[in-house]
Amino acid sequence: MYNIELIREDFPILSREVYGKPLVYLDNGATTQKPRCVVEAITNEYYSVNANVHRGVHFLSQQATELHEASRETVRRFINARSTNEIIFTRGTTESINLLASSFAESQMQAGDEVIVSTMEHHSDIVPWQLQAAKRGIVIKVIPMNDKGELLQDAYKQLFSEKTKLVCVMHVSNVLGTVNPVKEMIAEAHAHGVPVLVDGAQSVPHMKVDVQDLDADFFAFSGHKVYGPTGVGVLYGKEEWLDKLPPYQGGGEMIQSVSFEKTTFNELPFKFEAGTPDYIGTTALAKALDYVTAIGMDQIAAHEHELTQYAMQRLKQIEGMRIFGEAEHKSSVISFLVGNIHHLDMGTLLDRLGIAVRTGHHCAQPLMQRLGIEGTVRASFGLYNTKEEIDILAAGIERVSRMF
Ligand code: C6P
Repeated sequence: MYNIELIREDFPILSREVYGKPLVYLDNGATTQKPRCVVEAITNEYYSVNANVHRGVHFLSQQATELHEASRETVRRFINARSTNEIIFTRGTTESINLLASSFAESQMQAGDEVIVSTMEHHSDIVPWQLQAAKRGIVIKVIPMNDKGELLQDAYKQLFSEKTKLVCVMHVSNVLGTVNPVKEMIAEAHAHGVPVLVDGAQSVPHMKVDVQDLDADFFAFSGHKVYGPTGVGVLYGKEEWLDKLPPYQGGGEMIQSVSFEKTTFNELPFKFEAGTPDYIGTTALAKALDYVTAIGMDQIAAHEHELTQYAMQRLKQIEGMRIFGEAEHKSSVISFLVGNIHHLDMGTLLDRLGIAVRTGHHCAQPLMQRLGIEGTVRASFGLYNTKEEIDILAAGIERVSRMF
């Protein structure tokens, strides 16, 4: 049984008001709210365990280290990686992709080599490659999409050449909600001997992810989008790949020995984790993953699917409604415009009604160019949203429309 009332009680912020109206939080694509157990994990560790990890012989340091490494095991289990050596803690998806872009391009790519990305990528999966392109002369190729917001698989297959070194594709679009067929896309890339990085920022919170089943070579996600804390994220990489890649940053923790003549690097995963990690954040992230696991990822997916179907049907009844993203496989994100009301006006007026949505280009300007628009209003649902909240959203949009 999916007990939405009980679930909502775990999130104190959901019962607050804004502008004297009950909060309707529909900006889960940007960040999710935190259950009590996650916030308590942070305060508890600061109050009773806090000490730097992997450094001290003293009791607290060892306890903090045990918590931090147990969190790595929780992440491993959550995405079904083979080994904790394959779980690198980062600050979030953005840092995970930058780490990979830097280490991969430095060691595996030369001028003229190609990386394939998609039209719908988030800036964090475009700009790091552009930085590498400027530095090393690598070439970026782009997978096109159809008007429903689905990547064109035949065109994708045509993009491969003997110069292709990596494919980078998002699992779920933060704008369109499209669930890309990454398993098939990975199989295609592997048939060409090319590894794949999957940006899982918008999939991990909404569906069961199994990196071995996908056969992803690299997989990135952020803690704060999956009910965990800000400032912590993950880069998964197959051990055979991570072994081949050079460190991203230098400093403490990532070394074995240092002299002015020669430095040797630590083993995986520490080779990629220079400096003091956010060990409080990793404990809280593990709590968040345990929390969603206890509810059940399949149950969460089913609940959000029902909400999305309901919202699509309800919003389509509104006069002048244009929805961007009608892929057959769609996650709980709905981007829209109504008539010629500017997205910012719609977002601002909905906010006055207590409804939090996101407006703008959603860090996907190339996608906006493909759609021929500047931005959208975006409602994105999480595990605690309800059909009543969608009714409030629809009524809010109708009210704003009448004002124009
Ligand atoms: N998208 C949104 O409102 P960070 O900021 O590192 O946690 O995540 C970046 C990121 C990468 N990939 C995808 C698919 C994303 O959706 C995001 C973050 C937020 O859509 C903020 S722009």
